[in-house]
Amino acid sequence: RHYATSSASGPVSFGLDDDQRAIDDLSRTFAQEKIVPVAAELDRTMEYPWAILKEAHAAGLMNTHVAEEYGGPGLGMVECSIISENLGFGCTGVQTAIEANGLAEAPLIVGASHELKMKYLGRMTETPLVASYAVTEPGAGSDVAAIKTKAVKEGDKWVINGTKMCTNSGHANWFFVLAVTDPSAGVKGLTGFVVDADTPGITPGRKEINMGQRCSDTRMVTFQDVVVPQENVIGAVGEGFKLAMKAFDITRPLVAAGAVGLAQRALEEATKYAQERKTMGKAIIDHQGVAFMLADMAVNAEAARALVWKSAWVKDAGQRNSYYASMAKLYASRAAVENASTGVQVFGGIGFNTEMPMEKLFRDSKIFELYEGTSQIQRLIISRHLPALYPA
Ligand code: CS8
Ligand code: FAD
Repeated sequence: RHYATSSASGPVSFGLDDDQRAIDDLSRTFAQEKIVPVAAELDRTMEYPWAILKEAHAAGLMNTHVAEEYGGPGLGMVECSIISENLGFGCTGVQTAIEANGLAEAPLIVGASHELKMKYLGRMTETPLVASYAVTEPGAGSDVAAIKTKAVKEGDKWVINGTKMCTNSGHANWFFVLAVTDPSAGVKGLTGFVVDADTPGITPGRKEINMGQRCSDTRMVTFQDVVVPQENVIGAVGEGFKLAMKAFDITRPLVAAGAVGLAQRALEEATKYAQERKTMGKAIIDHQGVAFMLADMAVNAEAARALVWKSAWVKDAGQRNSYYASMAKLYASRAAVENASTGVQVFGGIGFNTEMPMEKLFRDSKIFELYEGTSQIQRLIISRHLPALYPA
């Protein structure tokens, strides 16, 4: 049985068309030439990858799901997934900085007026800037409905107070902020705002020192009496929760694609090493115990990619893809964590060494099971679809 595919027709195909192949070539070459050589150094210094972001912007590899009307390439989700995977192959810290920007844009793409899109998406496509999706708070991560940041209407303005925890927050030009506008209305009392980062009252905290993806920028941000004009409400008052969720339908497949990139990188590094390293008179790949580890890594990467492409394809076909987006995010995150861990095993002791690529992949992988909805939350979403699909 298939879910949500009834109105999309055509043969099943994993072949890329000419445009998709060109996008794959461009982003793969970009990752190999611009990201791979500097990834270890960026990890060590934890420097925000501005130089790469500027080049990615110039190459058309940022803001990829922004429509042509607002200066973007207006790519489909399958094309965006191909790009994300290749960037993630290079360095998932860099990919997270780029994808978090796409995440901030997603609620606008889904629900903002033409004027807001012109103003805030237009500037992103014109200039290499980044934005930040400010939803999570110290007291509310998985439970978005429990956020406490308040927006109170005063005349034709809103005044926002609260604390958020988000990516790109130290470098953002603007924030997507989800805030409570009617505490008595549950999820229908939340509203999305676009807030210029230079508005008085916004203070980014110190950069968090994370386990991995260390060149990406995660910070607490406080909003104290931040005044936002009425026209910066995205969609309608009370629609914010749905905007925040619909954004994930675009970005969870792309985060999952980044995880596939990491899983693929671990597979390639481990397979090369296993052909060179010799023990007991032969290359370790010729020991079945090692070869089977590589086989499992290959299956992980392929299966995760297939789910990513399916979740992307369902969205491109104009259907709701939340079920598949969560499957892709869940499966690809696990594939990344498993492949990085198995990759260290294939390298042996040197896999534990900071001079070797596997150690960074191992640290970088874990976050995929946490951000953009933990693996438990993806299971929650998938399981909530099941009764409607398979009624008793
Ligand atoms: O709270 C939801 C959830 O998704 N939690 C996880 C939060 C999360 O993912 N946070 C990530 C923050 S961003 C981040 O980490 C970025 S990392 C850096 C960038 C990475 C780049 C590499 C939940 C737990 C799934 C659901 O919460 P509930 O409170 O139980 O709400 P529901 O009852 O499910 O839904 C309420 C209404 O909303 C509607 N809804 C929900 N989802 C959707 C989608 N589309 C449209 N509508 C949606 N996807 C739902 O239908 C309900 O509407 P009704 O009209 O009431 O029926
Ligand atoms: P909690 O919600 O406290 O969960 C703790 C544990 O309980 C987890 O294992 C979780 O899976 C489990 N759990 C919780 N509820 C349930 C349940 N109902 N059923 C089963 N298990 C459950 N947020 C943003 O808004 N924007 C960003 O750009 C952003 N970037 C981030 C970057 C990094 C590097 C990190 C670490 C976080 C970022 N976040 C961002 C926040 C991220 O989305 C949250 O950390 C994540 O959603 C989990 O929330 P939490 O940390 O509060 O964990």
